Amino acid sequence: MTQISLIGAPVDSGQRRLGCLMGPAAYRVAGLATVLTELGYPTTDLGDVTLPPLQPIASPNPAVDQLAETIAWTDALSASVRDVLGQGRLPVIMGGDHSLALGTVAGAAAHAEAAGRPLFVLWLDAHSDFHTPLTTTSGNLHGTPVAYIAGRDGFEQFPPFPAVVPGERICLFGIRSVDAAEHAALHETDIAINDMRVLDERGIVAPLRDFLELVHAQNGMLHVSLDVDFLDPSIAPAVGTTVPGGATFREAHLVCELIHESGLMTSLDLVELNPFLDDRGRTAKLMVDLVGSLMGKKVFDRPTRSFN
Ligand code: B3U
Ligand code: MN
Ligand code: MN
Repeated sequence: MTQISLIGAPVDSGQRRLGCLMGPAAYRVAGLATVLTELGYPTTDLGDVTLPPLQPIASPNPAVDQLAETIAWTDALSASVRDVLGQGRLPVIMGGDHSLALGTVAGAAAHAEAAGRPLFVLWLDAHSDFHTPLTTTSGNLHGTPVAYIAGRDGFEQFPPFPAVVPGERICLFGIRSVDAAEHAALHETDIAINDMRVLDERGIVAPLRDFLELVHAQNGMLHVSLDVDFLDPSIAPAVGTTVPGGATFREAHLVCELIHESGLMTSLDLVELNPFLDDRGRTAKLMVDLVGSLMGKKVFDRPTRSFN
């Protein structure tokens, strides 16, 4: 049975609305460890990663906010994800805003390279997060991790990304808010762009299966990065950047169930939960329920369509 390590990542430096630092506590209160234990997974909570006091670092782009903190989180979370994967365990990162994925995916990429396996990244999000520190106008670095992972220029102040993930191994899923600079840059890549237009037309099953089949065919590792704003704001209000028209309750569970049935996921981020904006814990509880589906919770056992 897979063993799980929960990593608390109270990262708040990737955007300006305070509250994501309470995310790990909210996941604990909502019973994440209990859900996993009841599904039969030996689960250890490693507690929260912390940072030492930092000197500010200036960016060539004056808009960029909290660069020193975000670089330090990148280093710290890369090391902890790499460490957990090295122990043969599944890291589940309790965020924290999405800038934490600069570190978590770096750690997964370093591990995958050492293991001689390709890393694939499934980005469940309303946003493409494809800015660089030089193109962002908001200055919020939570809008940059996909660009870092894909090896775009502009991250010279960050640790070099250990093993760049080629575009054909990255899948954006659920996107519906893309800035002009991101749009232009995405056009130059092979990243699979499953925006809501595609999902409305094809449904969520076919495009997701396409990607999971690629991962399976190459014996890949799969990092899943789940941004709360992937979900429709009517079911998940606790996020700073709500965008209407997101995944429904049933679509989100089905995505998670299909990922589980594939047996391919090797690391998971839970990001952008802002408990200060929540409605009696309902978003935190929904995210915990979705992790249940990702890890095999189901109503009835049916023969699974495994990719193995
Ligand atoms: N693209 C915008 C908005 C944004 C990106 N990610 C989130 N919001 N959560 C930006 O600020 O870069
Ligand atoms: Mn995001
Ligand atoms: Mn988002």
